[in-house]
Amino acid sequence: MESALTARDRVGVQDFVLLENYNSEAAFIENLRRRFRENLVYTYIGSVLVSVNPYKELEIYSKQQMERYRGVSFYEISPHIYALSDNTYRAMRTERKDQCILISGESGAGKTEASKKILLYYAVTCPANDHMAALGDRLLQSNPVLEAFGNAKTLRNDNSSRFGKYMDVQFDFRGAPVGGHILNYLLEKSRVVHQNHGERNFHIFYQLLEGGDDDLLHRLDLDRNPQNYKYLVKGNCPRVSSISDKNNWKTVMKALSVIGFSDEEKLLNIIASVLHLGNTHFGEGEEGETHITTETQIRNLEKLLGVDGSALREALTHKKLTAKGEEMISPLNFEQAMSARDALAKAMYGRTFTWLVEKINQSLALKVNKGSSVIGLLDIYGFEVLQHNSFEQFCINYCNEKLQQLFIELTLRSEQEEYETEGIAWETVKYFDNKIICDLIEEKHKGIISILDEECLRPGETCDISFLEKLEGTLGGHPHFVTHKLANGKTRRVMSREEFRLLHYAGEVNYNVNGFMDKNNDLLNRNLKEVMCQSDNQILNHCFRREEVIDQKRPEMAATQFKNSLMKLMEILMSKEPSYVRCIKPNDAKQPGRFDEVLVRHQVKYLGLMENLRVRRAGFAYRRRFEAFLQRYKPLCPDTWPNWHGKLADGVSTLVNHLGYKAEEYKLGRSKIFIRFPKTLFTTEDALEAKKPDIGNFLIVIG
Ligand code: AOV
Ligand code: MG
Repeated sequence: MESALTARDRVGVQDFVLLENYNSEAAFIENLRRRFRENLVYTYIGSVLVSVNPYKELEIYSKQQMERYRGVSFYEISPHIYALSDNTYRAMRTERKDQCILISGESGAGKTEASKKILLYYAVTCPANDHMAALGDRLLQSNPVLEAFGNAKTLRNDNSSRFGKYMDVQFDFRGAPVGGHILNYLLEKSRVVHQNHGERNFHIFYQLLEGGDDDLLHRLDLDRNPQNYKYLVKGNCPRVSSISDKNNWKTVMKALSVIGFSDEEKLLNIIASVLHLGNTHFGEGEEGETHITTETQIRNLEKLLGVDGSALREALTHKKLTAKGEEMISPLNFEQAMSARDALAKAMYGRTFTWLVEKINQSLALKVNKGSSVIGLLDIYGFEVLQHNSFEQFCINYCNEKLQQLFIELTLRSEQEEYETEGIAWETVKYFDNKIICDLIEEKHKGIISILDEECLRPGETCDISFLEKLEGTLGGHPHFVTHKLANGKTRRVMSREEFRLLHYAGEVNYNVNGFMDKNNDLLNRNLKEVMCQSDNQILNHCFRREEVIDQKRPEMAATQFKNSLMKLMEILMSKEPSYVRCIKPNDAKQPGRFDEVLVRHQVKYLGLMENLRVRRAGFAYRRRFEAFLQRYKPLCPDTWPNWHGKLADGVSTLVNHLGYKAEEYKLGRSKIFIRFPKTLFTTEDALEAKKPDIGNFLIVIG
């Protein structure tokens, strides 16, 4: 049967705008499925690239493939992440405008892999700068390092990004990469001290234990078994079949040296210290006072961090307070001591991560360079819904909400602008604007983040539940906010009393408020900071500044810091010309060849792909610059073949008249032809196909 099918039947259309039944979600998904079956994981919606994670290595990423895509226009060759990379690069070069590539999709959909492929494409295909021959390498090598420290195995993804990343790649006037800069967003620090079942801590811990040589482990007082470390056993998942910690360790160490790193020893001392800190235990005395029961750990920390053991012991079990100008020391109870210890581990790890990003940035060093432009790559953590969702998921999903908003604004705006600049009338398309959810989270005074901050700062008895009550008081009745309380005073059975539910653009998520206040406060006792300031380890010295101990002013709360950093990010992105990669996850089992229709349909829906397509089709399904259109179809008309010598618009006019286009089928803008129905283009394509033997081997536009 298969053989009776034409190529188009088998592989569908390579641009959704060519779908005849463009209003049908079923047709959309069928097209994705057909292509997925043939390992064609990329499809366009106009200039947006839709990508379905194949969960297997495809042979489409070779250097030869890269060459095929260089300088070739979108529609002349099958869809590919390289085509998008190349188009973005050329747009930057010809229009001299900064670009950005925004990659979105839920956890495990393929964002990070896409961003790495884009970077590799530039490193391989762009001209090298004589003085900066190694820059491409350094750009590429930043990935394994940041992934080792910022990615982890989760239930959704064996290599899940637990931080958001925006990377600028700077090109000089000749188009050679000359510099780079990374902005990192909110690392999921809580993972350092706790992992859900089936998940792991950050990769670096396992890499060190598995890959570090005997001498190193001996020096760090570590043994190889991850199960011996409290911070690594929570998920009960020390090994992952898809991951070789040993090989990755080698890759990371090599990458560090390419980047020009000379502080490995200090860095590894900190990583080992986090593990020793996790194994530091406390006992409770008769009076309820707490003491440390694991002296070896303290001695290890003393040695590895170059801190004073007795000061550390004291700081882990006591809190220094300043009341009415006087300093007081108050003992911590067992619970408090445990959480002070965890807070220290999180702070050490989180700050070291930020330091690492700074070091990489120094190595990539953006240049003050006339005539240079940048391409920004955004790869954030994807939307996630877990069994138990906490503050971290709240932040991650908020971030995705913001990115979706940007997509909505910019795709609609740029579409509208295009019609305007080309002088073409336009009809609007209805779509779900998720601004209402962004506002619910971030609005001043009445958004969730404001209410959380307020509750954290309010003196007196506050707790996670009082925060939830505040939310209910202010936001009850909001169409995207739900708690167990029903409007009629009854309770919603299916929800716990500790939860609130947000109806996100991508689905409903119940957040458990436990820990929200603590995580937002993100406090570290002052005496612990003091101990860190006095460390001999220069990384820690850099991360814990004296000023911070002296300065009594409270830093911004975690969620507000995150919100502000996202606002800045949005500004950066808005100032550039965006391209989009929309990643889709075909199944939850991380398996190749499985296309779970329900799952895919859900993503197609919330990513707004149908609306995206409708907007694209609302006026005209297809548009192409005059020269590209002429170039492709000129063989179909004797007046334009082999070359048209007059004005481009006249050439296009002559060509379409000859082809018999009716007035309602197309419009000529200022620089582009707009074609209303895909059928028109199909017919023209078929005519070209029929003519093919005469005109040599033309590239096929459809499938
Ligand atoms: P994510 O970045 O979108 O998730 P990744 O890019 O890490 O997802 O992809 C998850 C896994 O899918 C990878 O580790 C690969 O095994 C596989 N994969 C993805 N794209 C491809 C591809 N083009 N070819 C082959 N395999 C692929 V998260 O960071 O969890 O939001 O937060
Ligand atoms: Mg990722």
